[in-house]
Amino acid sequence: MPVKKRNSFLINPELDRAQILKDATRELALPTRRLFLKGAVTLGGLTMLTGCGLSDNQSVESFLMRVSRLNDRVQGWLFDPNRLAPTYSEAELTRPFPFNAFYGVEDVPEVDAASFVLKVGGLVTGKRSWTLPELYALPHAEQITRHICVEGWSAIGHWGGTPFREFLRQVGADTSAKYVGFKCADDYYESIDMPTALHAQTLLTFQYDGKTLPPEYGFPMKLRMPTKLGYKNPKHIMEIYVTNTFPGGYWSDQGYNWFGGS
Ligand SMILES: Nc1nc2c(c(=O)[nH]1)N[C@H]1C(S)=C(S)[C@@H](COP(=O)(O)O)O[C@H]1N2
Ligand SMILES: [Mo]
Repeated sequence: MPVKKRNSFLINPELDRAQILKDATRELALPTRRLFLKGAVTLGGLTMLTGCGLSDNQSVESFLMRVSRLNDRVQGWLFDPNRLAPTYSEAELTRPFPFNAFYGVEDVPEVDAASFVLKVGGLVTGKRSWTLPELYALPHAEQITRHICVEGWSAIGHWGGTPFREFLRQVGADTSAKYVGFKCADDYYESIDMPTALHAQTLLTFQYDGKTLPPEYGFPMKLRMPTKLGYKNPKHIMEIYVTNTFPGGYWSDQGYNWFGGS
């Protein structure tokens, strides 16, 4: 029998409280997990914060989603726009750099360079379509940083492109908006918070290791953010838009944490 308390939440005995808490802590990235360990956040406290009852599997799932979104906000508050991710030397590059996608390398999308046009939409006042030569003419920056994938590997890579904040300036983006969204040539999509979009190390990259970005690493462009986990870094970008409406992402819509800081 579910135990019902007024002004409290329902617990179905079939749902193991300890397991739910374990799942919730797994959902949370480090800063909040530390709060957990200090006992500052409890299951009851979380259900209050998320305004969610735990009466069946569906509400547990929506509870975990809300905990994750709550955690996005905590990570957003903790994000220091001036803190730089570590950089590395040429000698430390991981060779070969791993390929990863939600499909195998044989299914990598082939984007035609000559006809490619990047669409820019949403809250921008400027130019709304960009050819590759126009993008390549933007100010150039390089970085050697570590890419961390939640599947349990990390690798140091060398990317070249344009600082994303410079690109946002060029398109007349409303940088007081909350999100920048990305649509990709595969079924992938992603979105990031504006402070991360404006971070000095967030690069719209067209090159890998000094050469045009090869198809497997995201031709024609990959957004590279050493402050974010691998899945937040969209490859094969076809469209970029600025919005105040939460766009979600391919993995975060399946339960991964949206902020995805690293
Ligand atoms: N378009 C697109 N971008 C994507 C993905 C994808 O499947 N499609 N996978 C993400 C994940 S989970 C990782 S780890 C990195 C892998 O990038 P790499 O192939 O350059 O190592 O791309 C990210 N960006
Ligand atoms: Mo990943």
